[in-house]
Amino acid sequence: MKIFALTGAGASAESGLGTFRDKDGLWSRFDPMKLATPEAFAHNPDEVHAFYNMRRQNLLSAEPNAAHRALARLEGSLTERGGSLFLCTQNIDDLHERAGSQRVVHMHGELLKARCTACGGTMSWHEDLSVEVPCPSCRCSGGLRPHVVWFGEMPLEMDAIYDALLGADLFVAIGTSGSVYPAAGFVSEARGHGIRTCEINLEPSDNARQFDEGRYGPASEVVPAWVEQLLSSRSSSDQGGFTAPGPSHPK
Ligand code: BV8
Ligand code: ZN
Repeated sequence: MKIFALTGAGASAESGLGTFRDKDGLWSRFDPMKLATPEAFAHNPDEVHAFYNMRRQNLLSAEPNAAHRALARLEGSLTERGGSLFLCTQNIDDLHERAGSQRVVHMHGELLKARCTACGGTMSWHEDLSVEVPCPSCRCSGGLRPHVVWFGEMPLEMDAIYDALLGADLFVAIGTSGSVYPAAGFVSEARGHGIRTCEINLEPSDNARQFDEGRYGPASEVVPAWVEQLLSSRSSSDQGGFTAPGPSHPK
């Protein structure tokens, strides 16, 4: 079985990293247009750096939770049995990697990396950034920015993502409100290609009706239970060794 999993902020919420659009989410306290656009960075780089410096510090003291660990386990088990997990995250944290996932596609970039707008180099970065910090490669000052995808910029690895999505047997969206494109369109792309779809979220998202199945509750509980069910539902007729659990939609 080939599974495409899309994770969002809800997957990392129980690790203490805030979500964006919930009542107390980041975008209720900060204006994304003033902090997460290339125009904001051009006009006020100090403010943008301060926002991402704060989030980088939070991330460095956060730990993966049971949802991250279950997805790492799922990747290992599927691979052993001839299937695969394509893990695509909108999250810029590294908690999937720290939980043991081997391949993670960060479509919105990575907070623990910096990119130089002068030479194009991308580098691992755990310290605070500022306009004074020179690029370690080209020595240019003022060119380093967080390696994240801002509104109006093209998300990363889109060709690989669509190839994996359209080749999957199951699409699962975990802890995402489905409000940011192109990720928000994955469920309809998958359905249009006859791929089964499942939403895992604290509560039904605004897009819940687009999914064949929904499982609701904290990701740290629902994801491990879903993975256990998937791994125990071996089918003799399925070459990959699994059948996706049947529909369950409380709405
Ligand atoms: C692009 C950067 C062209 C880093 C982020 C009008 C209509 C349609 C589209 C547009 C439009 N105007 C503009 C657009 C395009 C725009 C867009 O979609 N805007 C929206 C707002 C309308 N998109 C873009 O600009 C993108 N680029 O489109 O390029 C293109 C063309 C063709 C093909 C490809 C590309 C670039 C978008 C990148 C934005 N970058 N951030 C950062 O600072 O983090 S966005 C931000 O939202 C986050 O980074 C995150 O990645 C993303 C998604 O958010 P979620 O993860 O879903 O988080 P949210 O808070 O919303 O939801 C959390 C969910 O978790 C909730 O449902 C909650 O119930 C649940 N939850 C909470 N706790 C738990 C839980 N679930 C389980 N367990 C829990 N414990
Ligand atoms: Zn440089």
